[in-house]
Amino acid sequence: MTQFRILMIGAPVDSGKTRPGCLMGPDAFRSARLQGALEDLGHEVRDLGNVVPDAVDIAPRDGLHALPETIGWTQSLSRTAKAAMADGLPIFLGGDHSLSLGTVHGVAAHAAEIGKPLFVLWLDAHSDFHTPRTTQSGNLHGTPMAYLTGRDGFDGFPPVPHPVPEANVCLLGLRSVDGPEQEMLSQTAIRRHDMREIDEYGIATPIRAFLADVAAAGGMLHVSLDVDFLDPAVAPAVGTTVPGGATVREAHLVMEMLHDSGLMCSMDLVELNPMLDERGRSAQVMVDLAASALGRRVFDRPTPRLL
Ligand code: NNH
Ligand code: MN
Ligand code: MN
Ligand code: MN
Repeated sequence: MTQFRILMIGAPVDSGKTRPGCLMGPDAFRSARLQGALEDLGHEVRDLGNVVPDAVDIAPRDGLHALPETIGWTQSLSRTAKAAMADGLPIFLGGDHSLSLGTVHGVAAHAAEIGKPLFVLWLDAHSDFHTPRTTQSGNLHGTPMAYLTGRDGFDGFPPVPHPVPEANVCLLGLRSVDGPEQEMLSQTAIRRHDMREIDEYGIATPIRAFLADVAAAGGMLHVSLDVDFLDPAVAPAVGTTVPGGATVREAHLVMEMLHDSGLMCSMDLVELNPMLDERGRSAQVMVDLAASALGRRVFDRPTPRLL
């Protein structure tokens, strides 16, 4: 199995929505033994600690929660992500989903530098395709996909010189998309697969097609995994649960296929709010999924003890 040099990078971003708690996410992943789980697979794993946001001189804006802080995070995480890409396979430990405004921005800069097309797999109940002008909640964690594909309306944020091409984006697991997002998405080539489609055709169908396209283009793939991709019954630790999400096995299958493809170059684990967890089980599910994405197979697990 290919071994990677994995860089764990804490991004305790909590500014992307009003309900606090995601700032404890990175330490919850650490406590759930993410590093050990990846080292058990033979990878070299470094925990680089937590990033801090840039101090920015930007005025708050009515109707947008914590805009200056989120811009500060976007700047520092973009720099961090770009540098990390030259050094290994970064896993960003969130933190809410607004962290992807920065991480994917930096990954895109790296991809442009080495001349490879970037693809993004967005595993989420939501499309996160609002702009600061269309958001109804004012929560910027609902905006990264619009920013990263180059929509207008992100005044004060770093410019996006390397937007991710629409056709290179795959939204998987959708079951909560707001009206303005639907309207904007319908005018794009972004691939979007809702839970109904997953129910009808199985989750392997869209992911297999997407991975084949990434491979054919010689691309690199960033994976952004929102806790609410999963059904709240198996991952309750998220502020925006939506019933009817992916099962544990559906999520693992995606991760296993990602590993087999050898295409994943970077990953976000986002939206874990340990305040809302039950005995750490959501953190554990996320750690197990990351391990599957990096090569853990069913038969590598110790045989369960029968009572
Ligand atoms: N679309 C809603 C909003 O913009 C919800 C976004 N919340 C998320 N996204 N958790 O993943 O506020
Ligand atoms: Mn999200
Ligand atoms: Mn979500
Ligand atoms: Mn969310």
